[in-house]
Amino acid sequence: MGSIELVQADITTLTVDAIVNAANSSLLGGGGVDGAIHRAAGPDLLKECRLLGGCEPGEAKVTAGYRLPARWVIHTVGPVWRGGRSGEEEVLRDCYRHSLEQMVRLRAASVAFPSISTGLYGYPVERAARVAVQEVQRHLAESPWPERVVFVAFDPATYEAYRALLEAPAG
Ligand code: AR6
Repeated sequence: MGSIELVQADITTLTVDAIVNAANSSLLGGGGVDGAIHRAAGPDLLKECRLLGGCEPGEAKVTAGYRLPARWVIHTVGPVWRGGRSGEEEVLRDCYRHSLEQMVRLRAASVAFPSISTGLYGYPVERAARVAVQEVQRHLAESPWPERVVFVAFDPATYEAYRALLEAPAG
């Protein structure tokens, strides 16, 4: 079964097969991790994104990584947090599930995820981390791809939320 790691880092610096972008439905760039990925990848990323016709929340679309160390970028759109009763959890699950399905399609070994929706989109980080870890563990139990999943925390509070879950006894 594939491995799960946790790091505190800038996702644009990681040498993995694919990094996941927490984008918006336009796929035309923005702030946060999306802005950082576009800056690091260079303008050809935006050119390819323009051809994709946007992306619905919960879906995931693939581009090349251009100047990034990563070969691919998987763009997914998380839910905007509206209090938790508007289907946010299901959409967030779909982001992880569809991104991991893209890894299977690409036959790619390693992927790094940011903490989707917990910045500008306001999803509480402990709740989002639980969804992320559950979906990744479920996928890895069923699929040989990817072999390695890296959760990337940008700040100590996010790191701690994931660490608490990943170090908890199974079950
Ligand atoms: N590497 C890793 N994680 C990062 C980086 C980085 N370089 N920069 C920020 N984060 P956010 P969202 C963390 O706001 O909540 C954009 O404008 C950040 O600290 O990037 O899904 C899009 O275009 C937080 O923990 O994404 C959308 O409009 C996490 O990444 C909107 O923001 C997610 O924060 C999406 O909002």
